[in-house]
Order: sequence, then structure tokens, then C-alpha cells
Amino acid sequence: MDDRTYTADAEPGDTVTVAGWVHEIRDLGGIAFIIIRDTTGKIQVKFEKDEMDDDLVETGLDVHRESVVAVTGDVEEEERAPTGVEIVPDSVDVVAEADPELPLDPSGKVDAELPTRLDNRTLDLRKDEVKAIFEIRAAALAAVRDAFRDLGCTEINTPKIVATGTEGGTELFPITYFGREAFMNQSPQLFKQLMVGSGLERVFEIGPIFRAEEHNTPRHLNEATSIDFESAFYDHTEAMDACETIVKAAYEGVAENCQDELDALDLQDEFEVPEGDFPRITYEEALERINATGELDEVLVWGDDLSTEAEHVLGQEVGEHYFITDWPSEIKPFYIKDHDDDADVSTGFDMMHPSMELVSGGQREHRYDHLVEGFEQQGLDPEAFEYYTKMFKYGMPPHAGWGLGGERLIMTMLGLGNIREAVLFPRDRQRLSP
Ligand code: ATP
Ligand code: AMO
Repeated sequence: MDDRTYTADAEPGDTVTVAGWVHEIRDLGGIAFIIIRDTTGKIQVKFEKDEMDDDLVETGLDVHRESVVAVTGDVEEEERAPTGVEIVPDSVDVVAEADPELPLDPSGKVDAELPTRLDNRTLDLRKDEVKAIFEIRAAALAAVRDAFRDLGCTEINTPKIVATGTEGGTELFPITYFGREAFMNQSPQLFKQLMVGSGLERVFEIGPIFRAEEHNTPRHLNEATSIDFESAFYDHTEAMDACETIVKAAYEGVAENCQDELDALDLQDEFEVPEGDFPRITYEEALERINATGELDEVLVWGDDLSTEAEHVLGQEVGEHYFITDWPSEIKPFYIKDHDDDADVSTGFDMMHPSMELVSGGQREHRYDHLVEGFEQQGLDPEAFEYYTKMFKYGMPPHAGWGLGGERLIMTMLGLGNIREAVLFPRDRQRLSP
């Protein structure tokens, strides 16, 4: 089947077979056209009714839009054709007929709401500007993988069915595992940490995380893609350096490889690779700057988490990617290390896009006694985590790392209004299929 020519490769003078979807049918009377679309572009097929075999004309023009057809014919130059060439067909084969009632219009002439698009993702992805998001996502992840390799990381895959949560008990999806309680993993956190004490030392993972988030929002998914990093002998500042490198690499990969896709999204002029160092501001300074704007109803005090509104206010102030460092220990998880000279302040950091949080990370508590104490302080049962803590008795180096939300990276990079647009088949509170 694949001795066909892609539409983009059809040159005048060639005899070709192109196979693809019927994008458009235009019947002007004596002359009619169908536009065929494949992954490389579109091409016009011309039917001159008086000059062509009736059966051929009938087969070509009775077909419904979005059917799959294979057309064999000569390629000719034609100024008036959308791409400057057209096929004069010798044969038309209807490979897969499409129902005349389409649930959405892939030519984009009729807009569809996001739920309709997600219910019919296959058709939705026939649109250039939708396909472009996923080509860009793939290019960004490829660049991220390369950049991790350049940093000396090994790619790992950790279990997604686990015995304990790590990111707070309320957001776990429980499952039954051969009669035992188990959960879908919220983060590779504990497993990636276990690797820094192994022979691997510096690792990354790109994989799914599962969170039973309370609310349906435009920036939360119940199944998301986490880009995780962890390195032995790194402190939190080195982890932030690595974070900056990876995020910039994602943008650079897209700038280098996705100009057509950026064009399809009308972003060719807007898209910019972030330049310079991302500012690093402390949590305390962040509170001061937010409070100084007077834009929030409440005054933020030490120990408060930043609400979505507070993040927006600060994002407006800073206007570029930035880090918030030195968070209060009490609002960071048990695995984050406190500063040696002030136990109230942690090494935890977040990396922010002006519109939302992209990354959380920090230096980790690698001292066995402190780690077990931390569990108790947060009301967690250290015994349930014994599979993790016991390895800290056998030589666990200082280490640091972070987790970056893959969909949020793409969403903010492309200015998408809803995180669901950056996932093929999103999972949210209402959506379990397709
Ligand atoms: P016939 O060519 O048999 O007389 P017709 O009168 O319907 O049939 P034209 O007058 O040639 O066809 O063209 C109709 C419309 O189609 C015109 O607007 C013309 O510009 C356009 N057209 C003709 N040929 C092409 C082509 N190869 N590609 C794009 N547009 C075309
Ligand atoms: P955190 O819980 O902050 O940290 O998650 C890290 C990043 O993952 C993304 N993210 C989400 N994206 C979409 N939908 C969700 N429901 C969702 N939840 C999280 C965000 C967030 O910044 N173990 C730590 C990381 C670490 O310290 O290494 C963690 O999971 O972009």
C-alpha cells in the first residue's frame, strides 16, 4: 500500500498515486475538484466532466468528505490550484467511505466546542492547527530527552501501581490489587530518589502521574505527564540550573524543528525562546511583592500557600519564567530538606510561568533519622514507607531534583486556553473515554 506518493512530493511531470482524505469537494459545473489531504499537505484533483470517463467522474465526485481515497494520475502545473499543481486522474479508488454526517468539520470551516472535539479526537486531529500541537509536543519532548542525556542522565521507568502516596493523601486514586489496597502513582518521587543511591545516580523519567484533583480547572488533569529529574550530589541551586536548561531546550527544540507548526497555530511571530537566567526570588520576597500590589483581598503571611490569584498577580509583576525559593518547611512535603541554619525554611522551590506553576523541586532529606522524623511530623506512618526509608540506611548521597508538568509546559509555550488541548485523550472528572 505504501508505494503511494505523499502530496507534498508530487512534482509536475510525475505519474503518482496519492492516498489520503477528501478534504473538500468543489463542483463548478463542467469542472469539479476534490482536494486530497495527507500528513504532508493537500493536493487538488481535477475532473473535467466532458473529457473524462463518466464512471471515473462519478466515483470521484460522489464520494463524501473525509472518505479515504487513492488517486492515480499525472501531476500538472496549474497556477490556480492552491499549491500550484494538480492531479489529472486516471483512476480513483474509494478506500474507506466516510459517513456524510460528520460530528465535526475537519476543514475547520465550522467551529466545534472542546468537548465535541475531544469526543471525536481523530477527526479533530485532521486539522493542521490541532495536529501542530502534538507535533510540537513530540519535538519538545525529544529535545528534553536529548538535553537530559547531555546532562548525563539515564532515562528510567518507575511503577505506576504503588502502595503509598507522596503528594498528600487526598489526591490519590485507590485501586484493588489482588485484594490489597493500592494506588495509582501521584509522582515517581520516591522511586527516582531511590535511584540516586543506586549505580545510576542521575536520572529522568517522562511518564504519567495520576491525581484525583478536587476541581475541574483549565490547568489540572487527572492523568498528566510528569517530566522528572533527580541527581545525586546536587543541591537545590544546581537542580534549578538543570530545570532552566531543560525548559529552554524544549523551547529551542520547537524553534528549530516546528516553524510550520508554529505557522499553523499563528504563533510564528509570538514564539520566543526564553533568554537569560530565570529570576530567583524568595518566598518571602514573593509575599512582599504580592502584598505591595494591594490586588488581593487578603494580606498574605508567612506559611500561606500561593492561591491561583496570587500566582497571577506575581506573574504579572515578574513577566517571565522565574523561581520561587526558600518556601516555609511546613508547607513542603516530607522529602524536602530544610536549610541547615534555619529549620523553618526549606530548600523547596517552584518554577513559574507568569500564568501558572510549572515545576516543584528541592534538595531532599537524605539523612535517615531526619527523614523518619519528618514522616512523624507530617502524620505519616514511617512503616508504610519502609521500602523507601530503609535504603537511606545504606549510603544515600545528598541529592536534589524536580518535577515539571509536561502539559503545562506545552500549554504555556503555545498559550493554549485549556490544558486538555495539550493531551490527546484527557482524563478529567467527567471524561473517562475516549
Ligand atoms: P469547462 O472548463 O469544462 O468549460 P467550467 O466552465 O465550469 O467548465 P472554468 O470556466 O474553466 O470551468 O472554470 C470555472 C472556475 O474554476 C473558474 O473560476 C476558474 O478560475 C476555476 N478553475 C478552472 N480550472 C481550474 C484549476 N485547474 N484550478 C483551480 N481553479 C480552476
Ligand atoms: P508537584 O505536585 O508540584 O510536585 O507536581 C509537579 C508539577 O506537575 C504538574 N502537575 C499537574 N499538571 C496537570 N494536572 C495536574 N493535576 C498536575 N499535578 C501536578 C505541575 C506541577 O508543578 N514530587 C514532586 C516533584 C519533585 O519534587 O521532584 C511533585 O510531584 O506542573
